[in-house]
Amino acid sequence: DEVIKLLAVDLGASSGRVMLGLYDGKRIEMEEVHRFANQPVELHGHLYWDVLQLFHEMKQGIRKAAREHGTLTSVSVDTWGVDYGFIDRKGQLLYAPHHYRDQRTAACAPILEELLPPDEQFRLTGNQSARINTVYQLYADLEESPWLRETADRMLLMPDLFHYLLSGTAAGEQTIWSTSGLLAAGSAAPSAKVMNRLRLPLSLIPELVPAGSVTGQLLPALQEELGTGPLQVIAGAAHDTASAVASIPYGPGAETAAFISCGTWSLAGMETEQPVLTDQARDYGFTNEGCFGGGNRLLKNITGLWILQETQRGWAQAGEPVSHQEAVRLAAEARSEGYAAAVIDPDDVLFSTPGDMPGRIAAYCGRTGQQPPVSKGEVILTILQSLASAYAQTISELETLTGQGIRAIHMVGGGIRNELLCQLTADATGKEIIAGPAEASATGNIAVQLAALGAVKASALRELVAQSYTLVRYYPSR
Ligand code: LFR
Repeated sequence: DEVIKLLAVDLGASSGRVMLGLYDGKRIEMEEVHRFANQPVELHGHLYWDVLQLFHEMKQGIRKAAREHGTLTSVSVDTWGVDYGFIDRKGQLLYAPHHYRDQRTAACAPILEELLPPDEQFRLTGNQSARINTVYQLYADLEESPWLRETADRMLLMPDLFHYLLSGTAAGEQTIWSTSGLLAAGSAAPSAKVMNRLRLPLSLIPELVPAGSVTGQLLPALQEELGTGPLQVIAGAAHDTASAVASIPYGPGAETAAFISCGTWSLAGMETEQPVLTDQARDYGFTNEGCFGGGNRLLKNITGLWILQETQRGWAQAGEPVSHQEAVRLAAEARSEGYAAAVIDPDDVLFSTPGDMPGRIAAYCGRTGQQPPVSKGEVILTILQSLASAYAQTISELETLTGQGIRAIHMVGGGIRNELLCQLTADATGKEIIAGPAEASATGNIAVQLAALGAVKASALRELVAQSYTLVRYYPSR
């Protein structure tokens, strides 16, 4: 059988990668072709995507893949949610897209919320109201730069924008748009109420296509520049979390399985047929987003390994670096010595910005009447144990919301390389954990492309992922 070669461009919180996916008719194999930094650029107090540099790096990766691996079939980009750029009538990019950590939404958020209260945002769109959401960013842009109403022809969310730069075709992919706070809950169309109430021009929104649509071909000039043949450009599950969830190798009993996608953020949830729009879901902090193939992701954003990453960064800066393996070993040691870890709320604002995490953990413990962790192992265990507790809480909320007992939890994403976190999650939830794949977003990206190309049936993707990776199971130890 001929091997199909596809490229996934996965843009994450600190780095981006061009990954080669090889499909031989039975399994997917992934190989990293090119890795590059993805750091927001601060300019005059605002934060922007380094969009041209990223496009340059994408090209480097595509060129390298074509040189080393020959004929490529397709390429697709996935990124985090909510961010976008504007293009004008000639299709030119209008200034650098903002990064969601930019603070420009703060000033007009209260006005927006008067026009469209958070409760109503949730009821109308299924999205948890958050100031990073596209709706807040767009409202702020149009308030601050009203001329955009004349000059901007369309807005493209970041994967849409990169697909546009690659192919010249502008389309909006539905899973990434389902993070925007602009679409009607569970639908692939803008919410007329949201658009009208906030006076947002409908004409800015491009044609929306389902995840897994071939939207164009690499522009001839790029084919020549990069030495590829004709290469299909695919709007895959362009939201990184939608891609990660598309890669979950559910076995029998999928209806009773939850997922946790573990990275800098942790996204814990379940797939449901319809959005869950109850007050309880809103109050627990859940959001509803779209899946590849239809259906709904009911999930909660939990601060993930960010706190540990930031802790490690601090130690490295102080000249006492602790590697990943070392971190797991130290925490396991503290655990076997019987250290009863303190519990922090990872979503407390204290932990949301860069800085001295061990110091903030101590402050949090002081505030909540707990003994602060002392040794490095105790600090790490406290973080991991607290994440596991937050997961357990979310899983039990999911059971309440869906009225469904959860049998097993699929953990995917880079965080599963931390075996202790997986075991602690099994213990805290009392559920079986099925861990894998670690390369969830890139694998889901490739899998959805295979479906778009007609090489694999959409209904067979989960099985394909299960065949491609060794899954590791963890059971509650008590
Ligand atoms: C994860 C993620 C989450 C989204 C957050 C911000 O990378 O995409 O799903 O809520 O980033 O966009």
